[in-house]
Amino acid sequence: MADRIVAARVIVTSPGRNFVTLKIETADGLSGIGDATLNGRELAVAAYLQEHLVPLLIGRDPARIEDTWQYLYRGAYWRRGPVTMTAISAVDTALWDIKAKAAGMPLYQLLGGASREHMLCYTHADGTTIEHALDVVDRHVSAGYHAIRVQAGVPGLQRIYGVHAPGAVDMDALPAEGDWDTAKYLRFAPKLFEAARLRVGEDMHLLHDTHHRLLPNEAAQLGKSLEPFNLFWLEDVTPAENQEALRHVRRHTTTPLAIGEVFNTIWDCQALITEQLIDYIRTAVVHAGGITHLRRIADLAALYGIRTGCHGAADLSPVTMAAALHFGRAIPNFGIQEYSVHPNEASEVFRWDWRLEGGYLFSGESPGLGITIDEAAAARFPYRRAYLDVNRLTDGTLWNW
Ligand code: CS2
Ligand code: MG
Repeated sequence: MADRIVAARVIVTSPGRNFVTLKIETADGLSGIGDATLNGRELAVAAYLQEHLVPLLIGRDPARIEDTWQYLYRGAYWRRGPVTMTAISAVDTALWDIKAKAAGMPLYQLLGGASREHMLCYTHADGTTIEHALDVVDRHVSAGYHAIRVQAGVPGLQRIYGVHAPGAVDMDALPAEGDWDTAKYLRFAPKLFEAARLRVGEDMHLLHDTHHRLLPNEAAQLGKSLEPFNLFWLEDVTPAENQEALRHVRRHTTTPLAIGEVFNTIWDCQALITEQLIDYIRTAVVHAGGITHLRRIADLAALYGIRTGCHGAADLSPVTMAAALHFGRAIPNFGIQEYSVHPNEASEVFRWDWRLEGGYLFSGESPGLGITIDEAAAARFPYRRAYLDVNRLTDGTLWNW
């Protein structure tokens, strides 16, 4: 007889920062987990799962992953959106975890087996000044990284763009406000990368995140001005809600473009992919419908020579990283994985078998995702409201963060 889902629980915990996890249990005694963390809007997803999806899961056959995905996506009538898709992602990831455990295999084996043994990753070097950022770059080079994202404070502006204020997450506070001046930034960015390239030499991969702050023509100018420094990618140059805007950027620069950490379905990147307007797609397991939907996006991207570069900031839980590494290990068009160290307390709540070694990420070999959650430890770190920052132009206009 087919197995049945007998319980599904939403676990909200804050070991250094908020994480939402869905745990599904079956009559055969298997369990699986999925990440449901949507930074700054965590409880919306927790409620969506608890109130609307958990009742639909009880009694279902956990093996029917595709049917469950379609049931939760089409069956809601209201499709897409970050809250809905993050909730669906958590269910989907937990069901893949269960299926792989039932098969006695690490997830990457179920996805077709290894296309590679290790995965290139990049980490962040954020500095208040160019020198400060380059000191952090030096530390990452010594630690063995092969790819580094570099961000530095623009002279005359208070905050480092796209990076939280020092001290990381401002728990319990209202959103912090940054200031922004595009003209200053466009003059500054080439200076930052001239210095960075000089410091690291030719072989190190350098990346940069513009955090949705530019208009299309500004993005084209930036891409052009950074060409001499041979970036691995330039990320989120525009918000890309208007995918066609990227045609203009693409026409004017050969700097590789990466977009998509805030996207939640294939429809958000359909034109970007089919018109080959980007080089890397940044959608992540947790926000883009789980393994099932991310595979659809990656397969479409593969047709056009576009590779993955999944979002992997510290606000995506270690469960997402586990899933991303099995996924990245299996697919043919893996590009790079973002990697940001989680707060120390996270390892009291989650235990995982993936690892970083010599600047590469390795997925583990235990059955399933290779990650568990300790619910008693999770209860020791209660949820605290934490907002993402907001950003204003110097005249006070609210801008993209
Ligand atoms: C960033 C993130 O990792 C990235 O590329 O854009 O830090 C992003 O700001 C956060 O993950 C938002 O939740
Ligand atoms: Mg980003």
